[in-house]
Amino acid sequence: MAEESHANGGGTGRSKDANLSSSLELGTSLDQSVQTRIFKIIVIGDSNVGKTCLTFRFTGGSFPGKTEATIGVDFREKAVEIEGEKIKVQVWDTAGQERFRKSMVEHYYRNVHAVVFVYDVTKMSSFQNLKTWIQECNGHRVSPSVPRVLVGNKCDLLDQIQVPSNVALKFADSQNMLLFETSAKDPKESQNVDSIFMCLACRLKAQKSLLYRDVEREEGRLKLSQEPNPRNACPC
Ligand SMILES: Nc1nc2c(ncn2[C@@H]2O[C@H](COP(=O)(O)OP(=O)(O)OP(=O)(O)O)[C@@H](O)[C@H]2O)c(=O)[nH]1
Ligand SMILES: [Mg+2]
Repeated sequence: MAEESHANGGGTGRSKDANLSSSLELGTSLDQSVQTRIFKIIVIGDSNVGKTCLTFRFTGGSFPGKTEATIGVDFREKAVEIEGEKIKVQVWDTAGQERFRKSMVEHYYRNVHAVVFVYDVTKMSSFQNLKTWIQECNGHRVSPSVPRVLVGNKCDLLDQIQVPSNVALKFADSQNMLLFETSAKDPKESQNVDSIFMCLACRLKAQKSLLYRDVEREEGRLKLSQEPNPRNACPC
């Protein structure tokens, strides 16, 4: 039902940055011709928290047997359908290691539509470092209206949990974010992983529908083409 594509935009050199920009421009122009909207969602957090595995679970439907530290960014796309509209969810799986991300940070945040902050429930330091990740995001002029969610990954490791749910929930509330506790590894959690991205996509669709309505009003057109549906199938 859903299509997946994957490209590596990684690297710290200038030539790779240039490749990334041009491939994105191409993607945009091609997609405009078939009028498919693209929602850019970035996945941020410490190295080793499972960002690559989560994005792989959503776009590819499985847990990767082996992962290497991400260099720069890997971006994957999944075509989804929300209320009859085909949308491309473009997930930017970013590098957690500073040395693999520093020349890419501007690319991550440019024109971002939503942000997923990930920590590892078995590693307290990855939870404590969220403040730094949020600061970085805010420092790149990401609008407060850009939806953000918090994801505690590796919940399958029940006997190693260091970050209690109530502590994570309190933090998420203080940051006005939804909290998802899940596991990229446990196949029983795959629906929950999908919900992270689908929830954001639904919110973005709703936001953009409102935007279109305003535009159409301004232009004096007759009818809103995409009324927000109160009974929409948003997983959150
Ligand atoms: N038990 C368990 N292990 C996981 C889970 N998700 C990821 N891992 C493991 O955690 C390690 C790191 O996963 P990655 O997805 O590569 O981590 P990352 O956040 O992308 O790391 P960087 O690319 O360096 O930023 C790998 O050994 C994964 O197999 C999970 O849900 N449960
Ligand atoms: Mg990675």
